[in-house]
Amino acid sequence: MSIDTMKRRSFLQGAALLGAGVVSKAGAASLPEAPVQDSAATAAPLVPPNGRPYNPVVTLNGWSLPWRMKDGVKEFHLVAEPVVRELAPGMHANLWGYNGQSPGPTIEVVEGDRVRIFVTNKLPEHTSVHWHGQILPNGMDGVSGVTQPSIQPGKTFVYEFVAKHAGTFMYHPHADEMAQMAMGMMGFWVTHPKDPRQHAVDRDFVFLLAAYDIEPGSYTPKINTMLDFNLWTFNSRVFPAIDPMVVRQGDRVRIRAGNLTMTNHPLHVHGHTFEVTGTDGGWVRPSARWPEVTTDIAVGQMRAIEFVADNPGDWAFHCHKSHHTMNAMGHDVPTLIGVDHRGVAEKINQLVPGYMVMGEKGGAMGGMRMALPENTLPMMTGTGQFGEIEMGGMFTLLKVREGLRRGDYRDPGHYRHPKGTVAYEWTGEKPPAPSAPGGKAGRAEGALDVRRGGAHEGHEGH
Ligand SMILES: [Cu+2]
Repeated sequence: MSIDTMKRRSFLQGAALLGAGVVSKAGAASLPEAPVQDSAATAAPLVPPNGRPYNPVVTLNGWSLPWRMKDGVKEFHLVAEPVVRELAPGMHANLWGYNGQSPGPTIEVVEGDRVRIFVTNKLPEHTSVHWHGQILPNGMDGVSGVTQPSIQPGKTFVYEFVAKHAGTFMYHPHADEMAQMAMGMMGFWVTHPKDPRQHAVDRDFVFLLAAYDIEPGSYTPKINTMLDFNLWTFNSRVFPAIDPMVVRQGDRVRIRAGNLTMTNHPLHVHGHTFEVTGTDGGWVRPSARWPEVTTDIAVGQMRAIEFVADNPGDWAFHCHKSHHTMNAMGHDVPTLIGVDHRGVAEKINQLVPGYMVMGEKGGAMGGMRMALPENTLPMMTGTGQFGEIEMGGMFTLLKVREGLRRGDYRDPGHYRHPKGTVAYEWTGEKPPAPSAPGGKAGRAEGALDVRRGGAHEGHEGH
């Protein structure tokens, strides 16, 4: 071996050692990987690769966080950071979230698991993470100033506890909460039962309710808004950009929702009755359940509802506060039902080109087409097989279909109604006007004359 070759070999060895020193193996392994998600699509359920088995949930327009097993402990890594969330195609929001998305990834563990969560703060201010609903040692509760110092920017903290109780939980900051939650800092947490047969369902959907106030033309939520939000979301998505909940006819279905907005949301499902089977305090014993078609979820609450999807179709599932099923809108618009606008629009058009009169015959906006400011959405939108849906915000469809494969969540398209089962226009003889017993038929003297329809149809001509 020549001296040159020896020099060369020792140089290479030195380089290899230097490399190992720069990226120390111990250093790289000390923190679990922090997977990042940049898609707002609904990810396939995360089938547990190790640890105790469980039936994974489906996070609507979201995903679940992978973990690493280390000496029997499930290690997760959350990164608090600014993110860009697609609220709907054509509208993006500058939010704060975790691991690339808002809401952050769903964390799924099994009752009895020891869990270690690394939280790295890449926000411009301090934060903390509160594990909402978990029964854990006080110092792991994540309340800045009370149970721990805040996590300063650039720092990583560790939370460690045993997930004692199966149930439906969430996580969010307990530091500068008004700003951080208004910016989208939140995530779902599911602790599955030890026995996967306990409370087993065929489909298990999860989402968080969040509200944002993003002025048309802007990208960042106004964090001082208390009530007048203009975007009401399931997992920071608005209809029609919220994926449908696709289920097989006969499936037992669970839907879990958590409310991190500043008001209550009565969630309503069509075509089925359900029971509230779980709260953030745990599972409701069967003798304490009652049937409902709407359940109110108060601020800070979680609810799990369950039903057998025995009625095929495309069923609306939505918050029942009608303003919550609309997108970006003005709240200071006067009610104009019954007011004749003929002539007014032409005059205003000379001052404001493109001005449209709205609301004269009700609020319906189907068929209206007005240029929108940058980065906002029409108030009411979505198209179904029979026309405009005129919904936005907290609205989606429960699609019940025969014969789907287990685990198949693909949108099956519009429901094909059996012949004779769709409401239709009556063209036969009109029944006589009804009258109160003993009263006179016809209109009362001075009854309010609400103008509906007539020759002055449509808005395209204005
Ligand atoms: Cu609502």
